[in-house]
Parts: sequence; structure tokens; C-alpha cells
Amino acid sequence: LGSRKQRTLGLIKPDAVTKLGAIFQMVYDAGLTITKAKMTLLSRKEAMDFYVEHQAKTFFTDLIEFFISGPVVAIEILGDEAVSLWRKVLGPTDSSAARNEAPESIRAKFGTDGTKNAAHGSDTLASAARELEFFFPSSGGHGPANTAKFTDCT
Ligand code: DGI
Repeated sequence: LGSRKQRTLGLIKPDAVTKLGAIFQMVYDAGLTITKAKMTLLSRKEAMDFYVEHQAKTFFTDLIEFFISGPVVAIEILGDEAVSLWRKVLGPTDSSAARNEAPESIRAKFGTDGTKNAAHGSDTLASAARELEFFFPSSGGHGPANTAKFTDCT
């Protein structure tokens, strides 16, 4: 890997799973590559662990309810400056704001508001490492031992 190559975690949230094709295309159009993918329905505990940094926020309950309202699709994204580039493709956190500030972004096109915002991206290299390990644990490899941690989406 070149020195600027990074891996980051992308997450298609429940409101945008039906837009997966268009979103994957936007990843490739940005010059990024998808190197892993997994659809999973998170338990409440898994969701609360993932967003633990927000546990004291007023919007935490809404965030968790939305996050477990259906399956999510986790992707590992690889490319030059992948952390910041993927965040740019996502657009601003609030989809309403995104429609003004970055109308071609994923959140502008496929999200609804400040809670239902279509997708997630790690904000730093350190959080990317943590969040990739959360969805693609190195101890589990790519096999069934890994998926046992998660609930089947069907
Ligand atoms: O990294 P981001 O997803 O852009 O933003 P974040 O890490 O600050 O927040 C995580 C998620 O929490 C975000 O995707 C949507 C939700 N959230 C953040 N700030 C607000 C919020 N939800 C509501 N309703 N209001 C907020 O101010």
C-alpha cells in the first residue's frame, strides 16, 4: 500500500439499503474501492456499543431506534485519503443541510433529516480501525465464526 492509502468503514443505514446500487456506484466514481461488505441487523446492544461516544446526547435514543429499524450494510473502503474522501462523498451529517450545501452527496440524495441520514463514515483513522474491527473482526476472519456474532437479516 502507498503511504496515503487508507481503509475506512462505510455503513449504509436502514433508510438507504434499497439505494445500495447507486451508493456503491458513488464509491467507485470517487476513485475508491470496496474490499469487504456485510449486511447485518444489529442488536440494540451492538448499536449502543457502536455509537457509545453519543450515549449522553439528547438524540441518542432516536439514533439507536433508527439504527436498528432494519439491516445495515457495512463496507470496508480502500483508497487514497479514504477517510476524508468518503466523508466528502457522504456530505454533511444533517441531510436537510446537505441538500443545500452538497446536493450531489449521498446524504442529500438518499437521507431525510438529522437522524435518518442514509450512511455513515468513520471520522478519523483511529475510529476507522475501531469500526472496521467492530464489523469485520480480525479474530473471526471471513468465515462463519465471524457472522455468529451478528443476527441474520432475514
Ligand atoms: O459522523 P456523523 O455521522 O456525520 O456525525 P456524528 O458522529 O456527530 O453523529 C452520529 C449520528 O448521530 C449522525 O449520523 C446522526 C446522529 N446525530 C448527530 N447529531 C445529531 C444527530 N441526530 C439528531 N437528531 N440531532 C443531532 O444534532
